[in-house]
Parts: sequence; structure tokens; C-alpha cells
Amino acid sequence: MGNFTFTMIKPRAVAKGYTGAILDQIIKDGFRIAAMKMVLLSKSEAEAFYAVHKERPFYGELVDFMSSGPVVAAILEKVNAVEDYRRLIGSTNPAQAAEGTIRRQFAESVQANAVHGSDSDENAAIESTFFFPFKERYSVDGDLFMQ
Ligand code: FUP
Repeated sequence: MGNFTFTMIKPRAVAKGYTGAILDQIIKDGFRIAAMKMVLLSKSEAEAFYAVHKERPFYGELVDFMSSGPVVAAILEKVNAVEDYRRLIGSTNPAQAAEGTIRRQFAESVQANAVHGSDSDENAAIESTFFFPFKERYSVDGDLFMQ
């Protein structure tokens, strides 16, 4: 059980002005922001981030979408962060996401589903490193600096 996870607020949610409301919900749920930036991914950066989905039929569209506008990337710190954050964001498909979850409130579709959340401690470390050098991480717990 790790103490941090990685998230992105996706381009449609940023463009619609939901960044503040989503961050507010994240913080009220007990997560601490250990790193954060707004960044426009190039197509090749989006391809690299989603490389695990390369063989999936939606890969090309997903890469185009994720590089269509800026995302807000962040490392979130909390005990049991990966599991707790997956619960807070809800199902991949917003139509199936539970009431009160971030995707239920702010997502448009399976593709434009408002936020990304790491699915394991290992991926949280890989995804955090994709965006943040260690000097951009500010943890109350030394773990973030040891990955
Ligand atoms: P999640 O871990 O909840 O983000 O969901 P997945 O790992 O199943 O999907 C990864 C990304 O692919 C999600 F951001 C949504 C996107 N996706 C599509 O665009 N179309 C699909 O049919 C399935 C997933």
C-alpha cells in the first residue's frame, strides 16, 4: 500500500473550467498535492504515456484527445492513495460511475472522462516520473523522493 498516486485532469475538463472544482474535491477527500503543473502534451508524449494501450482500437483517438489541449498533472499524497483515488474518481465510463464521484460529475464520455488515476503503486511511480523530476516534488513523507 503506497502513499501517493498520479492524476491528470484531462483536456476537456480543463477547457470547461472544472480544474478548481476537481482540485477542491480531491483536497476535501484528504489528498495533499505533492506536485502539480499545467502542460500541453505533444502527440509523441501522449503516445508514450499511453503506450500500454498501443494495440487497443481507441489508441489513436485517445492520443489525439490527450494532446488536444493542456492537462493538469499532479502527484497526490495520502495513505492508500491509489485505491482511495480510484474510488473517488469512479468507473472509466461516467455513465457507470457512482453518484458523487469526479467522473460522474465532470466527465463527458469514456474518452473524455475528466481525470486519469494510476491503477497501481508501480504505475503511480512510472507516471509521476514521466512528468515530475524529484526537485518538483514536495512530500510530507520521504517516499516520493525514493522512487
Ligand atoms: P482508467 O484506468 O479508468 O482510466 O481506464 P482504462 O485503463 O480502461 O482506459 C485508459 C484510457 O483509455 C482512459 F482514459 C479512457 C480511454 N478509453 C477510451 O478512450 N476508449 C475506450 O473504449 C476505453 C478506454
